[in-house]
Amino acid sequence: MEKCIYFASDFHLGAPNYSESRKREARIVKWLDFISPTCSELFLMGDIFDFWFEYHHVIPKGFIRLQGKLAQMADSGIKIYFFKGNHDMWVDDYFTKEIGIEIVSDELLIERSGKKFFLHHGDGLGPGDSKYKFLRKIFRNKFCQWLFSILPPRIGLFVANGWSSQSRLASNQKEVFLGEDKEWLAIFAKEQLHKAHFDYFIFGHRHLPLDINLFESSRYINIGEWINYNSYAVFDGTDLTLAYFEGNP
Ligand SMILES: [Mn+2]
Repeated sequence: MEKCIYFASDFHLGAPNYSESRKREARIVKWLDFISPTCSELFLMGDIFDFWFEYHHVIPKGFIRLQGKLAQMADSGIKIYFFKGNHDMWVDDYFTKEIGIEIVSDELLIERSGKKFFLHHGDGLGPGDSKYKFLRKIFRNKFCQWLFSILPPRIGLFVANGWSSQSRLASNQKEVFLGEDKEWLAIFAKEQLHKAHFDYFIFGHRHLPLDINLFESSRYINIGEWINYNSYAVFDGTDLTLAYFEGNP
């Protein structure tokens, strides 16, 4: 039996509060148990945590069941990738050292069973959103990160959790489809296709599960999020499918 590759993102663990997040974490762990027997590679494509900042000797409390499950999967031989999202780009080497997870900073181009994949969280791509693109440079700046890291965690995490609770997901607004000509990640994917062929563009960030045919045989799949959709993508060596764990709520 050919093993499968799984893609999921935007768990936003921590949001909107502790008890809701714990329920979602339990659902995610259940999903990981469900996929483990058939999983060869797992791509966690950003915003897994609503906020994550890793200090030199300190990590944020919580999310221990997810971390334990990922460690178990990695120990059993499943390769795990963790993409930096706009909410958790401040991962450092903790998950790599502890679990063996590979951290991905920007796009990752892979080929599996003869299919070419363009993978990215999705933030800062395509037209528009210049304010975020500017902030992203600051957030990803080594010196700015160092300045934040010397704040005591009590202050740093207080500021950051306040900031992340303002996100649209925390206020539980569902995203709506803008039409293919206005979906900026579809526009971005089409631009990339002028330069090189990809069979699949897989992004998160949009918080809306999408499966859009681009030119020829190329598709743009958005893997949605786990507050409203429990959505993920699975590649079985032949086909890529957008799926919903325990049904689309
Ligand atoms: Mn997100």
